[in-house]
Amino acid sequence: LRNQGFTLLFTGLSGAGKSTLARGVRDELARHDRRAVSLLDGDVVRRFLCEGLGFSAEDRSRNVRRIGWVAAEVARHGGAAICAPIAPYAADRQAVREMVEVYGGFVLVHVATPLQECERRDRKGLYLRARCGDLREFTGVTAPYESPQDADLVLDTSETTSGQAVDRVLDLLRERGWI
Ligand code: GGZ
Repeated sequence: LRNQGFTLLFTGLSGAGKSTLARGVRDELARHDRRAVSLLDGDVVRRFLCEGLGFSAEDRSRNVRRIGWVAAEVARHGGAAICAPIAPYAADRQAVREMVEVYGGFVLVHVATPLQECERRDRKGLYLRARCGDLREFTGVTAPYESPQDADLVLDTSETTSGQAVDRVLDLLRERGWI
């Protein structure tokens, strides 16, 4: 069990803290674990794996399922894949779970920082642009986010520090016997 591959899928709104948590978990795993760790974060994925895809429902679905396929390959070879797309649709998250579970463990982490807080932070000014109509189909504003009913862990970065949130992810991985 300890050497089996696994995938962590962080899902949540833009600005919820997915990338920060994903990087934090990656750094912790790199410290404690000898397994290969792949970080599949939004910007890198969209630059390379999913270049040309936009934010329509179809393109988001393709984006998330491609990430899932790569994650399943990583898990198949005994590695840990850490993915951090918004992944707004339950069907796509379920598809990823099924692809990965053929080969290894799967954990869905809902980074459930409320929209109001994400919008208050608005680190990249995207919410403002979405409200102005300058950015279309923006998740949480003009495009849907289907809140997971099947999350293995729910974290709200307006209530915990990122260090505490990272610890909770690692605790879960230990509970499962994967690290
Ligand atoms: C949502 C958008 C959009 C729209 C650009 N809707 O906070 P960010 O900037 O860095 O993360 C967001 C990222 C979302 O890409 P994902 O691949 O994670 O999305 S999905 O899983 O739905 O395919 C945001 C930026 O891209 N961005 N336009 N319209 N986020």
